[in-house]
Amino acid sequence: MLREINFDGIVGPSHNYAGLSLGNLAATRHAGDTAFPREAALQGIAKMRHNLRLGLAQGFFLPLPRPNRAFLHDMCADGEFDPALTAMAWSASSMWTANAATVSPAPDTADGRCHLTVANLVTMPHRSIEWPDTLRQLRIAFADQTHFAVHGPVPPTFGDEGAANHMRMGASHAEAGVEIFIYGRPGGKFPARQHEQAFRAIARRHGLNPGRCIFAEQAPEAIAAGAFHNDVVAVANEDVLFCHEQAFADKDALYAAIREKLPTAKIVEVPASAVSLADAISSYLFNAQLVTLPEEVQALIVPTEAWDNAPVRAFLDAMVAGNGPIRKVLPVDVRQSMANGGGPACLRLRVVADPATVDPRFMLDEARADLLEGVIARHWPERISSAEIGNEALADRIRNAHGHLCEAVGLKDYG
Ligand code: SUG
Repeated sequence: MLREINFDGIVGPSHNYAGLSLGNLAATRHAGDTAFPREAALQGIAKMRHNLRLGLAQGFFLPLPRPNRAFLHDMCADGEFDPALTAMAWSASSMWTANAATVSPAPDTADGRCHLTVANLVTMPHRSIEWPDTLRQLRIAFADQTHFAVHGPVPPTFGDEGAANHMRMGASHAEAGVEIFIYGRPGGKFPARQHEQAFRAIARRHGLNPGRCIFAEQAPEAIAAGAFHNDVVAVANEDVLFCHEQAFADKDALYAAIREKLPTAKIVEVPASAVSLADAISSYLFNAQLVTLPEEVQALIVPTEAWDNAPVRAFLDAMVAGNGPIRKVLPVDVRQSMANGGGPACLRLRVVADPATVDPRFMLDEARADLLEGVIARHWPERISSAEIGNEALADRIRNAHGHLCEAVGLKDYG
C-alpha cells in the first residue's frame, strides 16, 4: 500500500556551527558557537520516535562520511590547514534531507514508478559536495527498479535544492497529485538557490503530466527576509496548503492554479498582520511537518521555537480552536538543528511508496530507534567548538562513530 514515509537525516557526529550559509539567518547568527552533536542526534531520534508513535511511517538516512577528504584533496588543501575549506569538508549538512532529492511518487509519473532526482545543491559549496554520497545511499534504499527510478543531479549550471522547494497536493497521498515547484530569481539581497530551469528539467525527467505541474516564483521579499528555501514559508499536505501571505511572488495566480487543478484545495494563509515575515522565519512556523494522522485528521508538527513565539502561538491557538483543516499542533525539540536553520521539515524527505519496497535497513521501528540511540550515545562527540574543526584526533573519532552506525544498521559498506 502506498504511504507517505518520512526519511529523517540522522545528525552526523561532525555537527558544528560554521556559519556557512549566506541568507540563512539562524546559521549565520550561530557561527562559531559550540555544537552538541550527541544531543543533536538524540533530538533527531526523539522526533522520529514521536512521529512513529503517531502511527506514521518513518525511515532514516545515514549521515555522509565526514570529513570529506576527497573534497580537500580536489581543492589541493589536504596538505595545509585552510579553515574555510576544512569547515566545508566537516559539515554535517546532509542531516537536512529535505534537500537530498526531489521526489515524484508513482501515481504522478508516466511510467508508474516513484522518481527521485538527487539535488545538486550547487549554491553553497559545503552542500554541493553532498550529492555523490547521497546518490549512493538513495540507490541502496530505493534499489527496486520496478518501483523506483533514482536519477543523478541536473547539470550544475542550474541550482537545485530538492524537495525543500517542492510541494505536492492531491486528494490523498496515493492518488495522482499536483506537483508545485517554487523557484527564486537571482538579483536579490541573498542567493536564490532554486533555479526554475532545474525544476522544469526534473518535471520532464520524472515524466510528469505538464497539466498537473505548477511552477511559481518565491517572493523576493521572503528570500531577502531569510527564507532561503520555500519550506521556511510554506508547507502542503494532501489538499491543504499552509503558507505565509508573503511567501509567493504572485499568490493570487498560484492559488488560482492550485484551485483549478484541485478544486477541493484548502489554503490556510497566515496574514502578515498576525505573524510577520520576521516572526515566521525566526520561529520556523512553516518549517513544520503537516501530516495526516491515522485518524484522518491533519496535524502540524512544529519546532518548540514556534510554540514559544507569542504571535505565532496566538495564531496557532486560534487556528486549532477554529474549524480549519489543521486540527492539531504538536511541538518537537530540534534546537541543535534549528540553530543552523534546520527545522522539523528540513530534517525529513517525504517519499510516497509502499514501505515493503524500500530497503528495510532504512526503515525505523522502536527497536531500531533504540539501536541508533545506543550507537549515538556511545560514539557521538558530546561537543565540538569551532577551534576543534580540523583536529585530526576528532576527525578519527567522527569517522569511527560513522563506521559504528553503518555497521549497526547493516550498511557497513557505506563508509
Ligand atoms: O542549507 N544549513 C542548511 C539548512 C538547510 C535547511 N533545509 C531546509 N530549509 N529544507 C542550509 O542552509 C548551515 C551549516 C553551517 O553553517 O555550519 C547549513 O548548511
